[in-house]
Amino acid sequence: AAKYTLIMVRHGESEWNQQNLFCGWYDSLLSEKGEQEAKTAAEALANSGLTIDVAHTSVLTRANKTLESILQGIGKPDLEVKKTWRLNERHYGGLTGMNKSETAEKYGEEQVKIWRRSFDVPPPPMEPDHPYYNEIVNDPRYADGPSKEEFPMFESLKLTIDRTLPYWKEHIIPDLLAGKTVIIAAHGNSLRGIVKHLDRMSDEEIMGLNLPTGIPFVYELDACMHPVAPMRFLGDEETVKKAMEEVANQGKKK
Ligand code: DG2
Repeated sequence: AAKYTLIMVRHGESEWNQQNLFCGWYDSLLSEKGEQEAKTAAEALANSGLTIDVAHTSVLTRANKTLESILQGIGKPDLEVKKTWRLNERHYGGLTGMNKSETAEKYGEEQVKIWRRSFDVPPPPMEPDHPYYNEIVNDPRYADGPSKEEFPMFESLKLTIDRTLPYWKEHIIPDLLAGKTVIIAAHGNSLRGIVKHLDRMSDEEIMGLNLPTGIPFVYELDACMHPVAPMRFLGDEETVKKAMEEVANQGKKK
């Protein structure tokens, strides 16, 4: 029987999502459409009958702003928010800042699909001469972690999961066990990692999952933290399906 409730939401469209650029740890802001999506997500949550007791998010502005807008919209602007780099988007390495469909034209759609969706093939590393290297590595928001050894220069989905799950176990599960309804506002791939874990999906199955921006989805979990039903989106089925296809198509040639 359902015992715990977990809500997850990928941030609204970012400026780099809009321009179809690999983003990863670059701190792109929400686009105007993304801000609107965050408001719509808040309305959906307000109308869902769910109450939110605690919120977890990454240290990237697009997820933080989406969460802020949601908490504002549900009338809980002062709710406790826990931020961690462990919920950051997967680090896209040397691909950061490259256009996804131009990359498909240059390297082929198959290669881009492998980079975007394979379980353990990492993107090329971000080298010190990469245009966004200094901005990311020296960002003061990382002063308290990750450590120098942990700081990624690239991440596959597998590596992303490896650094996200310790936080899931140490910080999110205890909140759920305390009977709190938890919201996680994060990113396409950090959330795919949690979904893979919860639904015990195979490395192949997870390749097919594309999470849309700004549409919250809910899991009801049993006493063992196993979902009692598939994830439920707070949005109509057609809209969700279309949004998922659009995400998948971002890696196609123009
Ligand atoms: C996107 C996901 O991350 O990209 O890093 O470009 O969720 O922060 O917008 P998000 C990025 P894909 O893996 O879907 O290409």
